[in-house]
Amino acid sequence: MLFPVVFSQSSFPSSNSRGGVTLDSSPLVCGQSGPGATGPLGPPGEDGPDGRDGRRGAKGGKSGSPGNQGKPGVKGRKGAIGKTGPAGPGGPRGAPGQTGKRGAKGESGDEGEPGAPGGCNCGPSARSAFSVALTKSSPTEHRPIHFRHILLNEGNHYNASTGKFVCVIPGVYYFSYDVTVGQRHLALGLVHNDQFKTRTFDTNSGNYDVASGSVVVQLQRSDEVWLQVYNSGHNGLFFDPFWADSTFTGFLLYADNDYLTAAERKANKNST
Ligand SMILES: [Ca+2]
Repeated sequence: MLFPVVFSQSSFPSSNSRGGVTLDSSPLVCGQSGPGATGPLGPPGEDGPDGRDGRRGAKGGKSGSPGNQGKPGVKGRKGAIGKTGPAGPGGPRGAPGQTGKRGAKGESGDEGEPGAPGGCNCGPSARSAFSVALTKSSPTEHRPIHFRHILLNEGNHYNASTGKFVCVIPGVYYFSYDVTVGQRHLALGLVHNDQFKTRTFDTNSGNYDVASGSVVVQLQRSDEVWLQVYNSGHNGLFFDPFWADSTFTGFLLYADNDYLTAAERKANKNST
């Protein structure tokens, strides 16, 4: 007896499903001998061993041409200020500048100390004069005669203690002497720096007489002039306080120009 067996498709898994049972969709008919139906597919076999390495491939093509130059990069930031360097050597001296304008007049300074006394107290108008008289008869011979009675001594250039006139103002001078002679002869001379300039000799026996002399002399500063008896025993110079004088006189005629110029300059300097 035969019993058709029909399997609905829905009772078996799809042939596509691995591991499941797959039946042919066509209807199966029993009743015939022969090979059995195809069994379900077995599970997949294991992976085979790795194959051998392939041969080395052919070498690649030539190197490509260089690429184009790239664009300039972005400008960098400004660096920090460096340290100050050492001072350099001094440069050459420059040309002098132009003279500036004259400044305003300053205030007057303090008054200065008085200056030292000058060489004379005569000032710009140089003055020197003296007239002196004898106070004793027959003075010492061969020595300057001392005329001790001062009639005038402008500038004190006649020194009564030495009997000498000492020149302070260089220039031309006039000297004269008028003397009384008593009882004896007189040999009287005028001396300039130890040299007789003039001599006067008066002969006189037993009475009174007068003698005189005069001379103009160029004197330098510190020159000396005096009267002196030049011959021993001829010393008839006479003096009486009541009626007889003997005088010696001298004065400046004019001073040297150099002295006057210097004195004027000094006077102007002191007055400013
Ligand atoms: Ca005489």
